[in-house]
Amino acid sequence: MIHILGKASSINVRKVLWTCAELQLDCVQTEYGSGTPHAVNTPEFLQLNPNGMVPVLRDGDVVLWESNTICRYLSNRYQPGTLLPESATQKAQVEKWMDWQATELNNAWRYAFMAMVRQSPDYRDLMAIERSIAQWNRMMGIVDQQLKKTGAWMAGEQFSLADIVIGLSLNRWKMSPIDRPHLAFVDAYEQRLMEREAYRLYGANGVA
Ligand SMILES: N[C@@H](CCC(=O)N[C@@H](CS)C(=O)NCC(=O)O)C(=O)O
Repeated sequence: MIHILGKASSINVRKVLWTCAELQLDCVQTEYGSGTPHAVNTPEFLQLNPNGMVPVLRDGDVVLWESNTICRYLSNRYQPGTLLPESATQKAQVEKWMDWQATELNNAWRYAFMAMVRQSPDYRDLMAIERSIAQWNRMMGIVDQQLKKTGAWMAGEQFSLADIVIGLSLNRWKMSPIDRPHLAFVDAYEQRLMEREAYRLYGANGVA
């Protein structure tokens, strides 16, 4: 049985839940992380993930952390070629957007999101908030241009893991109280995502 340790409110845990739903995998999820009954700074949890973060996946003897890696693992192991193409060239296109989301896009929104949504006292520098919003909007412009090119999904004509990680990022962008440019291709993409039950369950489910 696949066991996902991590709170369902976490954007990174929702990537894994959405992936399991797309692959129609049976999984059990337990709420772990701040604000839940299960702490992540215990010796037992740190054995599983020394970073003290969610999600963690347990699948038999396999223990994994890093949400994008978990999504790749589930796809490769249970339905190769479905959410992650088998051809090296097509796979690289999907992985490019996954890596970009985890590094460039996440770094762009972090300051503004922590300040304006989480209202963290550690993020109060107004200039840094403005810079973060500008970067965030610029990166969503890159997403818009990519969608204009494909006319469908992030990595081409087929829905893939790239759409799971970018779809969740898009939902966060739309739900955050910031000034946003109108991006027509992103809006059309959001409509396409809304047709998927798993996106409605784990993506656009009212949680930023
Ligand atoms: N790079 C990691 C980041 C994981 C991460 O930031 N997890 C957050 C929740 S979204 C966390 O565990 N925070 C500590 C907590 O909730 O206790 C991944 O993608 O899995």
